[in-house]
Amino acid sequence: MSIMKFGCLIAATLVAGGVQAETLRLSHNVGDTTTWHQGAERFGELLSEKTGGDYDVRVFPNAQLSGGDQMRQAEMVGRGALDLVVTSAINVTPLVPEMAVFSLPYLYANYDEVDATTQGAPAEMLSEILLESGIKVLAWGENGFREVTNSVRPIQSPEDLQGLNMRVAGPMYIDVMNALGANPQQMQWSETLTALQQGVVDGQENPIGAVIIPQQVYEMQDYLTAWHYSYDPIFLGVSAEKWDSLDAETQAAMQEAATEAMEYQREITREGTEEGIGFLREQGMEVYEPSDEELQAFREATQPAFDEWADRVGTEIVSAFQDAIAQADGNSSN
Ligand code: X2X
Repeated sequence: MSIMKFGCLIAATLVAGGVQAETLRLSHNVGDTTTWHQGAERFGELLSEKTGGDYDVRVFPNAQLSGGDQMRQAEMVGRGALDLVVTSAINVTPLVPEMAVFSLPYLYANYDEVDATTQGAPAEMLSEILLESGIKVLAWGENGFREVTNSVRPIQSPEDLQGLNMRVAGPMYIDVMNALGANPQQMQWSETLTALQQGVVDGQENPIGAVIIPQQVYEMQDYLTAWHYSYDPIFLGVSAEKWDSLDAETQAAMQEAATEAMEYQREITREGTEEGIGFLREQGMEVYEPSDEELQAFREATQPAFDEWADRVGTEIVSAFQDAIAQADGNSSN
């Protein structure tokens, strides 16, 4: 382009009302039909609105920006190679093992207990630790309670898992599945749907509203057991390097946009989950909802994995979570 033309272009931009928007790149590791994606898109809209168009966000699904590796996103944001990330706690455990606390088997029994930790002081302990790795957490959203699906048989007890080849997302779930007698295999989410389709694995576990329904896992799996064995939050994080480069006004706008977007994301995820079991049955899945006694059997079988990972997380953090949970239970029975 000639200098003349370039000069005209700049002038035109200025006349049109300001400097061009800066586009931030946001990576997440599930498909563009999910509530993660919807939350990320909402964040972009709100950020643009609140900064008067100075910033916008381009959302990249399926861990495209980390070569399909869902665990690498956090590390990339940490060193400033990505601006923003939406990912779930379990994906960060290779970088920050303490993040496993949220997903300890049967830590939570309900959403009140979840909210008492993810929306309160316990999650802030994790935000502080993530900041040491260069990741500034802006807000916590929801992947959800992870439910098990497979194409072989209904799962009503730990015995039913014996010998099943189960795809899992992260290291803690390997130990949990081993404790249950299954054959776990760690695999990227981006490769899992094909693996299920081709019968490379028999089953997997993921939340209903955030992943199983939007990613049509019901097309490949016949049985689901709503065993609520592990909760998984997501978070919206920004590279600390990027964050530190922003002025206070932009930081405030970004913080507000993130809080609102993740609130919206939690809401639509819970709605999708609530309506989800009926929908899955309509799609032909056999859904099993275990009794309290049956849940107790799963809880007991996974206790060794809980103890081992609670050790890795550390007593201080685990106790802070357990105390907040006990307090939430106290409040709700008053
Ligand atoms: O890979 C999974 O199972 C998913 C999408 O739930 C996570 O990112 C942990």
